[in-house]
Amino acid sequence: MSSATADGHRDSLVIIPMYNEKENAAAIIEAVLALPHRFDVLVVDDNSPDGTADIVRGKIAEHPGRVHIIEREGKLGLGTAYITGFKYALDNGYDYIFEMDADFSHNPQDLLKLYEACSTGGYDVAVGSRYVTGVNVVNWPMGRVLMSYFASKYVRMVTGLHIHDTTAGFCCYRAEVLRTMELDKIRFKGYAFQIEMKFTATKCGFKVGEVPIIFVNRVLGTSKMSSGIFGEALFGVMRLKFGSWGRKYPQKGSLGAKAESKSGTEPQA
Ligand SMILES: Nc1nc2c(ncn2[C@@H]2O[C@H](COP(=O)(O)OP(=O)(O)OP(=O)(O)O)[C@@H](O)[C@H]2O)c(=O)[nH]1
Ligand SMILES: [Mg+2]
Repeated sequence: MSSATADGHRDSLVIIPMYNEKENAAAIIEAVLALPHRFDVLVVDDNSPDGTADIVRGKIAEHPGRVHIIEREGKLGLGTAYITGFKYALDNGYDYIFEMDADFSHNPQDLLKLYEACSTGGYDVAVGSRYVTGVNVVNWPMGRVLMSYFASKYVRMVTGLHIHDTTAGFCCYRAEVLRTMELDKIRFKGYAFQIEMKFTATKCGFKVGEVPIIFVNRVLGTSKMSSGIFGEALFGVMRLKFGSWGRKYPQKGSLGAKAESKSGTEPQA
């Protein structure tokens, strides 16, 4: 089974981590596959007790080569789900790799805008941002809006990042970014993971830019956010900043021809 286009080229892969997303799984996969640009889908499921993986396997059978799944043994967190997905994307030769939630908080149509920002817009990382033009969040309780907004301001102050939405989880990475940035050194799991990715990409000399999006609170299924994840972000950003002082980051372009190589290994799933 191959996920390559007719000329053997793999272009875009959308990684969707899922934990107990049976209400959203089929619809979100179909919404991505229906877009006018070819996006393949990789679901990273952590043995969801609600049977999410069975639904995804059904979609794999319906759309051979377009949908993939990595099944992990238990709930290991969002950060490691993405790291696992990134490695799969690089091993399989994808050029543009996306992060997206399963719960329709991120509008699949916006994948096109993120793709454009990286493929022709000159960004190495495109961040779907809730805060470029005010606060574009629908149906969040005011407390959560304020918390997220001020958390982002705090993160900018501590890390020196120039983007407004530092915890955004709707992004596009050019493959070279992920190849360059030593994925095994990424430590955090929740919101801090998102900050760490943007911070590290910036330190590696990549151009990280924002694309305005409207974020809609989940309608179906349940949130997996916890106060532990929030606490990790609060103190994690300081550790990130201090840790960066003695560290030498591999720089954009340092991989040379290897970074431009489109030759992936064979698909694993
Ligand atoms: N594989 C995997 N997926 C996860 C894990 N935690 C969350 N997810 C998925 O990551 C995405 C984001 O999680 P959400 O629960 O929507 O987190 P959130 O958007 O901060 O919270 P809400 O706004 O309440 O939805 C969803 O697709 C989840 O199913 C995990 O530990 N493992
Ligand atoms: Mg959500």
